[in-house]
Amino acid sequence: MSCKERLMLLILFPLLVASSENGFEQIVDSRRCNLSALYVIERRLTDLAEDMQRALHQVIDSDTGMCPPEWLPFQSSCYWFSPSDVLMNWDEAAEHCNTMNAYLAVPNTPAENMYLYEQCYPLRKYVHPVPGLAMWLLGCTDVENEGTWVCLDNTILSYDAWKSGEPNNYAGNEHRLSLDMRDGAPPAVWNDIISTEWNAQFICERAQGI
Ligand SMILES: [Ca+2]
Ligand SMILES: [Ca+2]
Repeated sequence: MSCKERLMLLILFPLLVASSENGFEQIVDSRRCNLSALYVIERRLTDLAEDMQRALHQVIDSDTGMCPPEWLPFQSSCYWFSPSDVLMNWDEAAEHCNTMNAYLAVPNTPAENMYLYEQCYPLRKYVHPVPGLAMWLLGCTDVENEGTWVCLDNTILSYDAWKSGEPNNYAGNEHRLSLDMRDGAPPAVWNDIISTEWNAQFICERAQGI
């Protein structure tokens, strides 16, 4: 539905309702209707009101860039942060985001990276059995070409937020990105991890207005 069509709906909606209500009153006043006619009119008004309400919500969502319930907006994206009891490994988390028409979040800029960190830090859950270890999974991998971090939104990481000593590709098997929140880590730093090593929290991202 085009913007023009949506505006027309918003303008016409009160007129249609008023028109229908006027007709309803005339019918009652004239005492020429029967109960079945009243029932039909009531049904039509109810259906019309529901259709207009759905159209209004679509206009609000698309024009203001609002996100679905339980998703948070930042710049042009919406984000979903997994609750502390929803922990998955990297591959599972990426698939889970797909089921929500989203992808495992990609920190395209330092500003976005810091935003994600600020949301995640208060919600972090320690990953047992390593004391003080907490992390959130992000949607980039260098599994195809060691050192080149390709992301699930088809971009390549173009800045550096690695924690000191990372990425270390430990045991030659760490090819997935995470926000490292272990005790004492600086804010918003990354670590490379094994895809199936940890069940951890994760962030899903999708564009606004879809
Ligand atoms: Ca992003
Ligand atoms: Ca590492």
